[in-house]
Amino acid sequence: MIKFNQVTFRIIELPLVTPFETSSARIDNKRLLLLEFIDQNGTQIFSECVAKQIPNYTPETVDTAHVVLKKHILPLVLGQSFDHPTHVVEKIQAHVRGNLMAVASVDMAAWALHATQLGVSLSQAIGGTKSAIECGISLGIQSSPEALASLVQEEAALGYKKIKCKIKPGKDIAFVEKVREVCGDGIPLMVDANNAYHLSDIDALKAMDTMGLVMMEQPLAWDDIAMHAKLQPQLNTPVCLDESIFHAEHARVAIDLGATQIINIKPGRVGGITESIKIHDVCQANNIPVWCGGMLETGIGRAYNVALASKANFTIPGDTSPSHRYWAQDIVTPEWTMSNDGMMQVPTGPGLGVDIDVDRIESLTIEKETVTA
Ligand code: OSB
Ligand code: MG
Repeated sequence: MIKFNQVTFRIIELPLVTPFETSSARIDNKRLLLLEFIDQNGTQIFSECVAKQIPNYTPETVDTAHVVLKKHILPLVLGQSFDHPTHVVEKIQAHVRGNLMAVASVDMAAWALHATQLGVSLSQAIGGTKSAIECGISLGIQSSPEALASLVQEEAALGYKKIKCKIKPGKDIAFVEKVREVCGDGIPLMVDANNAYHLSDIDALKAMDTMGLVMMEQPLAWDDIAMHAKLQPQLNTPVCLDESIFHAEHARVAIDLGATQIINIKPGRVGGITESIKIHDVCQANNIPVWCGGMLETGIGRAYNVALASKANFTIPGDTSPSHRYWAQDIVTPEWTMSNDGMMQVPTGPGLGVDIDVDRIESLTIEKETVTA
């Protein structure tokens, strides 16, 4: 039985070890929302909301998520009993449209509690089958093609099984070309545009189409499927949708229209684990491979991503990189690590399978608020 009686919101601030630049912003210090739930038996469950400080990826932010959770989502959940985690999100979505990052942070906590109560790992509770997952890395936009190429070389040597480079118009063709020149054709390489292009930029996209990329992620608008359906037939490189897949129906439509050949599932973006499993299943039934993207999560958000990525149709390495790639010190123990052949172990202990460093979280907290049923 899932029954949360109390939630503590915490806004924490954590500096990234290296600043991360995408087509629309640069981030060096992460400010994020953590939720600490207490259930009817006193079990403590942490989840992470992946909303950013600014609405440049999707419309949500740390602040909107905080308000919507407090005023509209938690009143539907606190003090209520649910037989299964899927019922929590069903109830929320009967009353709340969108705000999927806020919704996800509750859905995920419900799944973690469920797994804890069953005494199994989150991976096992959601039907995960892998004991280790393949790691990839997402590299922000660098100052020059040479800087990117040497970074790719360095990271590839650490064992990452897929390397993703952020691009934007003007920081694209020459950058990827240089990487190929320096690193050769052996590295599984992809680009992520975070919707920096338009259909009229077809020449630039076609120039990158000949560079042996394993995919091009979200070239066009953040909420678009139709224009991607016009783009994909003009390219040999598979288009991968990230931002514009809000839920399983979007995945179905995008596949039907031929808009995408690969989908990046981020549980924090699509409303949680429940919806992620639905998207995974739709893709699997249509022979569309998926991978688990990241949102520069702390070790808490990563625990949910790793469990999800242990499901069978996650056949492409994700953005699930080890803790040290993001943080000088993570907020979980043990920290997330990667072997030198690019693998990360899926925890086997009950629930998230990592210990939460509550003292450290307390010391990073800049705002804290408790709400009870
Ligand atoms: O588009 O995949 C993205 C980070 C923040 C917001 C959007 C994206 C990303 C990443 C980083 O690519 C992935 C990671 O290492 O967590
Ligand atoms: Mg992306």
